[in-house]
Amino acid sequence: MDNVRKTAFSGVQPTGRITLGNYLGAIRNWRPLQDEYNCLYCVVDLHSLTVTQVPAELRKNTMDLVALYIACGIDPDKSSLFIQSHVHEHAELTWILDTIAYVGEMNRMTQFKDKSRKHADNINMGLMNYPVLMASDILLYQTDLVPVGKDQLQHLELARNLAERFNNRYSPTFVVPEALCFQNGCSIKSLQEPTAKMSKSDPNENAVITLFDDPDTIRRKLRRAVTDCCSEVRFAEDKPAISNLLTIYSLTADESIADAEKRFDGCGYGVFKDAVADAVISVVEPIQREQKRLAADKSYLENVLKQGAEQAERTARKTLDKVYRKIGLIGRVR
Ligand code: AQP
Repeated sequence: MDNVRKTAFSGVQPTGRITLGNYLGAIRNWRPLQDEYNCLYCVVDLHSLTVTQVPAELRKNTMDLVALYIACGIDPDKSSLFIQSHVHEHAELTWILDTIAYVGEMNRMTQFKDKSRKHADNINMGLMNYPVLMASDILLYQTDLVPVGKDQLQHLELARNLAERFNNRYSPTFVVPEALCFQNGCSIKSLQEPTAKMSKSDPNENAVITLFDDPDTIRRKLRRAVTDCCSEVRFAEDKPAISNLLTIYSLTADESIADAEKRFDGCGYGVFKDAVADAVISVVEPIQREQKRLAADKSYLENVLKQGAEQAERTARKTLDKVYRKIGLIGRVR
């Protein structure tokens, strides 16, 4: 890695089909960072085990996501692209950080509370420990910047707290990372419940646009999206559904919300929804074509992953050796 450049790290879980929310809130913002930062982009498969997975689906979703990263502009010659479980230091550092994370602070995590409600039959230790694993992902690489969606800011704050706690208890070891939220931390909402986040794991298919949906499906889902009262296309707190559609339109058509409001003034929701569909399809279709081509080339993807894991491991090992030394573990003679 280039020692002069700062480091950026981010990842997405292969828990299902990647949503427009994952893309607009996170993945699409990764590409421009590659020329300025040492970038590490990871498919965080260990995180996905916190909810029950079907093994064959998890394998497919993981490789599909690797191909999708590249289709979205992640260049394996510029960035380290790898699978989390290929670098075992992530799990090892998690154990160490677990010993300085407090149960009280883990209990307060909003995502833990939400997911405990959604998966009441499977409130496992991993679900609670998820933010510590995320802190390890970030801190292992001495990350300066973490491009994330707004929903992950609380977890990033924990990573910062754990880094500072460790640094104060032992001596400066970890870089304390900063969040990088694009578009003022946009959060794309469910098409059926516009106060809730659009999530891969939402069982209501009509609530979510995935990057794998064909154009007809995208149009159908947008036509069925719930709307607010009156037929005015305006961004406002009391119009969460139309505000969400305006956000999606603005980001996919690359037009400001104010200009979009003017463009659709007096048009009614039908015309507006069709325009949102056109804009989304124009962004998603080329990515899909490229993703499909790449996913069929297994040996290329395997080479990318091998190279990415080797690059990531070098830094991860260095950090973990340092951590072990600081806390009093005997380093292994190599
Ligand atoms: N709706 C969203 N709007 C903006 N950003 C979003 N992100 C996720 N949903 C939205 C951002 O995507 C990145 C990766 O997320 P993740 O898959 O690691 O975990 P998540 O946030 O839990 O995503 P999902 O889709 O909600 O997954 P499930 O359903 O499995 O829990 C993060 O940077 C996140 O901010």
